[in-house]
Amino acid sequence: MNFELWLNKLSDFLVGAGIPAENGPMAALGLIFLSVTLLSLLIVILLLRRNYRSKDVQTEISAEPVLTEAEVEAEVETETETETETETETETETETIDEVVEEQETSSLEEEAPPVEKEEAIGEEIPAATLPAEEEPDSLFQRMRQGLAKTRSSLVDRMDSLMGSHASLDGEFLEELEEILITADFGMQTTQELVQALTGRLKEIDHSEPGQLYTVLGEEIRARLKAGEPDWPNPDSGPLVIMVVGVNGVGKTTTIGKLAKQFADQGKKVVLGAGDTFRAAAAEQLEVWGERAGAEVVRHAEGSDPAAVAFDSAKAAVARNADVLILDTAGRLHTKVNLMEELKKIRRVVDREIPGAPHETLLVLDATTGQNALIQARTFQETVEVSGIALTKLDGTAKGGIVVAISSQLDLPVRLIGIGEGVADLRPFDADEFVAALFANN
Ligand SMILES: Nc1nc2c(ncn2[C@@H]2O[C@H](COP(=O)(O)OP(=O)(O)OP(=O)(O)O)[C@@H](O)[C@H]2O)c(=O)[nH]1
Ligand SMILES: [Mg+2]
Repeated sequence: MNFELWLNKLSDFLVGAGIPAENGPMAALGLIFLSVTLLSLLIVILLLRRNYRSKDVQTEISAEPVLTEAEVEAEVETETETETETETETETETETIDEVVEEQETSSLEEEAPPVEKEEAIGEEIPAATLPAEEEPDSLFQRMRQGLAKTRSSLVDRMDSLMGSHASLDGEFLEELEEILITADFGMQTTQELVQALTGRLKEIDHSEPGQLYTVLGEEIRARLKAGEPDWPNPDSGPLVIMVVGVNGVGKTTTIGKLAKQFADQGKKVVLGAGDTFRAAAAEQLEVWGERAGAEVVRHAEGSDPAAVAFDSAKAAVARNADVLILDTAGRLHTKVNLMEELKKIRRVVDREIPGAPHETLLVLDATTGQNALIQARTFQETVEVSGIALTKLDGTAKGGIVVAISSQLDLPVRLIGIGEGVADLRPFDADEFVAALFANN
């Protein structure tokens, strides 16, 4: 009713304004319609304007990190350039080491965070000892299976589907199996040996029983892994001295930390020598581990002579009647003085203080670098007397076959494997356990 009243009033007004009387109500309706439309339009425009403004604010906020990232990238580039310049300036280092270090850097860049960030994260990122010292054997085995999960699934899944797609274990099957083994980084030589051995044993395998293939392959792999590795050397007197070497980023310091904690948990007195005086914060990284293991850390100022650190560490270990001295070393040097020469010098100094030391020269290799690990091993073997291998980061690769390649092609025992970041993830290498963890339940 109210609306009609208003409509009549509006119509009268319009008629008064000169609209013919018979068109008054229609004109009034039209005017109302027009006003409502205009009002709606106005509201829509206001809402749209508000929306645009808030988007502007958001863009301003997000502009900040974009800028920072650009700056960081620029910084990284500058650092890389500076490094390259320093590298070209130096001529003393042997070509082989340059190649090894460069290849290592490339693979680290592919698989890990860039080294620039790594240095800053030291100390905070070292994972806590995640496991109690004693663990049930069953759970240890499960942890091993977990650590090798990537390799296991790539190897076993592909072999399963290979069995599914071939009616018989013929030449074509073996060719494809060869490819699977090479992809898992068993290496050309070991792969060919394995395939040849399998060819000779095909009649033992019933195609409808995939488990039999795994049993035979497992036995052949096991035969190429060195038997139960000897215990740590047992010096007649004084501390056991372990010198840890390897190119940058492979996991030397972390391995030393875990090892120190494990020795300490066995009731052994441990001294650590911070022989990597090149990398900023390397000694701090070792100190964090030292604290965790209750081990004394001998360190000098950054940039000082690592042989002097080795000398003081040896003295301290003897004076404190320590059971174990573990020496960290640099993976590369900023002066590009021959790294191998430095390692030799450290060996000489330690041997003078503790005759026969280092009793163990442990070469740390990063499993994620694949076949490059073999090249590194050969290079170190030529110059320092490497006596054992610690193969780290097996958990981070589907190419765990590298263990077999290393064990069968190098005349060195694989003492330790790293299957994770926790203290208990550094494990004595057990060939039977390794094969079982790869193929059990299949
Ligand atoms: N996932 C995994 N990470 C590991 C393992 N071992 C070491 N790492 C990681 O590898 C990175 C490098 O380890 P470091 O101990 O600093 O290596 P480094 O050889 O001492 O390096 P430099 O001192 O630069 O020569 C760290 O982030 C470690 O946590 C392993 O078995 N598994
Ligand atoms: Mg280190």
